[in-house]
Amino acid sequence: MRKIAVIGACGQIGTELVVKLRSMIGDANVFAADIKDECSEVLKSGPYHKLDILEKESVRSFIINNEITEVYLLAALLSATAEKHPMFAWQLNMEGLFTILDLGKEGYLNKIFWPSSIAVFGPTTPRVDTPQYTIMEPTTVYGISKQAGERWCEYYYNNYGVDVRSIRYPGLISYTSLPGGGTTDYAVDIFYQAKLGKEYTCFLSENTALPMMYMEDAIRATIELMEAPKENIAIRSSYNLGGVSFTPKEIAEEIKKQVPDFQITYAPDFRQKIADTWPGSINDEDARKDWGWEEKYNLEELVRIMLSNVDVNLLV
Ligand code: NAD
Ligand code: AKB
Repeated sequence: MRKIAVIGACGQIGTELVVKLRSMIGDANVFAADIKDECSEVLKSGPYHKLDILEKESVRSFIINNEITEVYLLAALLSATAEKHPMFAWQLNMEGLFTILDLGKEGYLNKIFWPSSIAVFGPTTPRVDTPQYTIMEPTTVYGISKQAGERWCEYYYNNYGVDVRSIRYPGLISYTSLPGGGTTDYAVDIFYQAKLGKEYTCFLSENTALPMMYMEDAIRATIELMEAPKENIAIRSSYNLGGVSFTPKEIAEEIKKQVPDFQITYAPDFRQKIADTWPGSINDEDARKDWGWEEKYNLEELVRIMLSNVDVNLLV
């Protein structure tokens, strides 16, 4: 009997991942868990558990007592917020991972998903078509925590046989919930301002290219990776995943095709320094080869879907 827990379920990814997993194995079998007192309406179709991933014993009881067999661990501080609280970010991003990996090591969990990020790369990494295996010298606390996490995932697989799988997500773009404090958030914020008929002030400069992905592609990738036969998963650190690469200027031009009056200005802040250390595009041939990855959404489609669906009421 499969029972899945998504920890950090109320965030940008969790909100959509829980819904997808429930459609696959039944509402009652997918537990949403988050530090928030209450989940959003969309997660009320199944069990919700208020949980702090840093409270190790509560997490262990929750997993063991509910006979959870798989965990998707999404609770983390993202890049921009993490730079404001570096030591707390390190604690949150690492301790939760160890709690879950240890439950895998002790035999309670059959499978674990833990997301990494393009933030594992750094200023010395080749920026164009960044390979799976390359120089990785992240300069943000978020990137350092993701790189360390990747190494620990691989270690638990190699030494204890823990079936942990991971993707280095690019910036994710969605409309169901707001993003949670990342450097790529501009590519979501921009749609709300376009929809409100307002000028958008972008916190990155106009020619900053970053890899991005529409959420539906990211959720499908996650499920495809997790459902793939164990023997196909050759990489136990984390898989590169490319998506679509664009600059603020390019996405603004695409938006203008549908909202001709849309205006953008640029006022780079501390997040520019983070973005400058990240790849502009990603080579994901290993994901294609190992578990058949193929993206569906390009920039034009992504912009069309976002403009039709963003709900400005989410901003209040
Ligand atoms: P998010 O910030 O939107 O959501 C994180 C959720 O974790 C929030 O609902 C928050 O309440 C919850 N949380 C925070 N502290 C917690 C705690 N102590 N215990 C339990 N829950 C807690 O983040 P997201 O965008 O959904 O990202 C999820 C994961 O994916 C993170 O590890 C992130 O680094 C990774 N990722 C995201 C992106 C992206 O663009 N969204 C890209 C790369 C990697
Ligand atoms: C962030 O900007 O922090 C995230 C990420 C790419 O990891 N969206």
